[in-house]
Amino acid sequence: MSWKIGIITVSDRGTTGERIDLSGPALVELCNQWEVIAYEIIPDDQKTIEETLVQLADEKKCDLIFTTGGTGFAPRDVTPEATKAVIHKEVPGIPEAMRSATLTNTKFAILSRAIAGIRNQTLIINFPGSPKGVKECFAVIVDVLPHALQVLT
Ligand code: MTE
Ligand code: CU1
Repeated sequence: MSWKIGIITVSDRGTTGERIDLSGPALVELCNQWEVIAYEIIPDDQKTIEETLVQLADEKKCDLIFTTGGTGFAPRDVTPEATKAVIHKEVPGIPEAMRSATLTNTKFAILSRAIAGIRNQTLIINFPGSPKGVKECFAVIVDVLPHALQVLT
């Protein structure tokens, strides 16, 4: 089954080039068995995040959208709020599992406010903003993705 995947790195410093984005490419690599049709780096701006999510879901028809970054406590961290604004149904079990399962690796896992949800036929999942966090959290959810997407469409 080849799903269409959209990957969004949310990072002010990634956008300006001040910081090299490693989390987005880590996600691209983890998704190499599917069709990654978009990889974008955008600033921590709620409107921009919402518009990018809607574009990838509604126009590009992504089956899955993964975001990385902007889930923490910094004043500019608004990825969960932007995600919440565009989803129709929330999926609490996914971030619950990511936090509880990776807690054994790092206690800081509980500092991610990541959420997941469904917009029409698109599943959107937030990941924290480090390559380590992305890899750890991805490993927790990858096995349920086929069934999740099968039911969704
Ligand atoms: N979750 C896992 N599994 N591994 C990690 O290294 N980093 C945490 C947390 N979640 C981390 C993690 C840290 S240190 C922070 S501050 C929050 O995610 C928020 O990160 P973000 O603002 O880059 O999204
Ligand atoms: Cu942190």
